[in-house]
Amino acid sequence: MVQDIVTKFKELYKAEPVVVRSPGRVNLIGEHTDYNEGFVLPAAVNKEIYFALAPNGTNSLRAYAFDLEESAEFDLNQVQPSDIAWANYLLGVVAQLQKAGYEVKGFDVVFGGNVPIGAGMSSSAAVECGLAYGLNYLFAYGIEKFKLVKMAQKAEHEYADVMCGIMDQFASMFGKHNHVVKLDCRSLEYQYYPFNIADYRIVLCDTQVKHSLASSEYNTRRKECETGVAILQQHYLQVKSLRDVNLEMLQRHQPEFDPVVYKRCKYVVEENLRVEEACADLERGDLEAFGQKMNASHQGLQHDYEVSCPELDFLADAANKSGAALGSRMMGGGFGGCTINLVKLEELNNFTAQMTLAYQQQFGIKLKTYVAQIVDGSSLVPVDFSKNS
Ligand code: GAF
Repeated sequence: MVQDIVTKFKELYKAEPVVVRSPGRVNLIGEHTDYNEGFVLPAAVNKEIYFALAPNGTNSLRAYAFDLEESAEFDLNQVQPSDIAWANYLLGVVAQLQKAGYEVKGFDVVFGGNVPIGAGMSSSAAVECGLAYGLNYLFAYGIEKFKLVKMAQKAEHEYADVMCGIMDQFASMFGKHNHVVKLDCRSLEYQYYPFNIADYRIVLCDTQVKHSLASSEYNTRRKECETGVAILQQHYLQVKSLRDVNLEMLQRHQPEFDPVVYKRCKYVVEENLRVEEACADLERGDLEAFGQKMNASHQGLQHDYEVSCPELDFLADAANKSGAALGSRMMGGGFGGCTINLVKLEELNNFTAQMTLAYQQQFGIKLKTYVAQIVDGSSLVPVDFSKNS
């Protein structure tokens, strides 16, 4: 893949590029908690986007989306959202750099990879982070990684209209080989936990569906959480977000809540607790207990946060019934995408065969499964140019 992208770059732009790798992510537990200043437990995985890029001596961004076989050109003196969806992830990053006072000179870029789109594995964050990382290197801005993460998140807000939290961009940039990272989305303090689960595998079951509700409902959930916070702020000065709320506070003021808003807030408070407990499970090496937290997370996402869908619920349920998975839950924003499953290595083939058959029978869709390996976050890729024509 890297060589193909470099070859394409040289063919199109006649220069030797810098190459950057930027991974997608999984999230073991802690869903819809990031924008509530809570905890998440993601990891960067071996589904990645590669970028080849070089300055071009003009004032234009010339880009080629390798997987779509589409190109586009933009004047860097007038950066604004485009009608070309994929280009917005690039333009959004450029706009953030410009806003922060960095000069973005003309450059060429070819990018592509194998992060499944719409599968809840953060292909968009991988694109944003990869370009931010690449331009930082190319133009020697010296921007530290935290700032790049925040710029990538803002790019998503302003150029993709999704008011995402910080988890995806953080995981893509800060991932560590064979570790999950517990991130405190308020302070951005983080801790790596070894995830050497020799007898188990992280298996993603991709529903292949993405219901159109996804981004509108995402923004609605954010607002519902803010409504809950506003109610509690009338009683508790210390409440800045759902992070500052416990179940007792919620229960005491339940009559003041719309029932739907109450369910949303309860889920977030419980999910934050689950992340803390799941990390303790990891420290004790108790993967069975960890798996049960994943199952409980799915229940909350299905019934209280209501961001699941029949396909995800079916897969989570089938995984539990298979006896091969310690835990299974929907992953990411929801309304489609993947479930994440902790599967016994010796049962791996049985599990994927069983799940594929069951899903085909129920929905008539061929399930895609991925065994995820945990890798480092965004990095430069050494390229041997002698291999290219
Ligand atoms: C999407 C968002 F981009 C993340 O910030 C996070 O909120 C996630 O949904 C749900 O946990 O991936």
